[in-house]
Amino acid sequence: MYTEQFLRKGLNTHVFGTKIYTFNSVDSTNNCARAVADCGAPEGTVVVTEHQTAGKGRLGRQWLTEPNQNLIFSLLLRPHFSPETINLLPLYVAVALSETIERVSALKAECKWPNDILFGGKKIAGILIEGSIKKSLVEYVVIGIGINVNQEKFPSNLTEKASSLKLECHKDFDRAILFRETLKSLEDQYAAVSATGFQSVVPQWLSHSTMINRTISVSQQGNVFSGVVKGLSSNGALILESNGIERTVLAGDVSILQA
Ligand code: BT5
Repeated sequence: MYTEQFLRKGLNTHVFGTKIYTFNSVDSTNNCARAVADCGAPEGTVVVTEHQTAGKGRLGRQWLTEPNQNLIFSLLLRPHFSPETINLLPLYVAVALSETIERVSALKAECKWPNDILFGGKKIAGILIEGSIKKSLVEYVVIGIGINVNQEKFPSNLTEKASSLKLECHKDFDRAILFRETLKSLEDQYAAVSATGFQSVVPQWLSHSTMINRTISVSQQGNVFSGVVKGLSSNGALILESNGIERTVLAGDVSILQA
């Protein structure tokens, strides 16, 4: 199991990772990070684990990983922006993850709206943002990140849609180095978009995505519709064109139908 001391060695950040809680196994690092946030933990606190017994995806779904092979952590932020800006956070995280993955692996990572990182159409990383809003102000945000690193086998229902850095590059990756690089990239990117305005993440995200002009289907609370992706609005919503009519999609599950 990684210790805080070991992970901090060579970590080149100022705020992210000032406190790192490490665990062998927890239910979900997002749950842990929310618990420490509720007790007043400062911005930049990180919870890392080797295994989750109840790893969470969005909308009650599961994040399933083998122990000791992947990168699983949550980062606590205490941002000074309006609750609406939270919609842009997955995009900011996706850009930081894509850039890190591309740097360490030379893979061309693809951002899939709203919270996936794919390679060759298979998911190699997922992002889960949870937060606490009090009196219309963001009290804190927890950014949960799962990167499939050295895992080679996935449950049968995931083999067609999940992959890992090792499966794609045919070599093992040092997870501690990947952790430090990811945290550094998250901090640098956060400083950059905080300075220029969070909307500046939209063109960056688009430069890492292959969704433009592709036909997708969107599932939104049981309602399914399709359209061609035309872009992203400044608040991070997907702009779809369907039968000549444009619509914006702020939340939902997306399947890419046409290459
Ligand atoms: C996500 O949800 O992709 C968010 C995943 C976030 C995981 C991190 S790990 C640290 C932190 N603590 C947590 O408890 N969670 C966060 P979603 O878009 O809903 O995708 C979930 C779906 O991805 C599942 O229903 C499966 O189909 C698929 N899936 C599950 N495990 C996977 C894996 N390891 N790799 C690729 N796909 C997976």
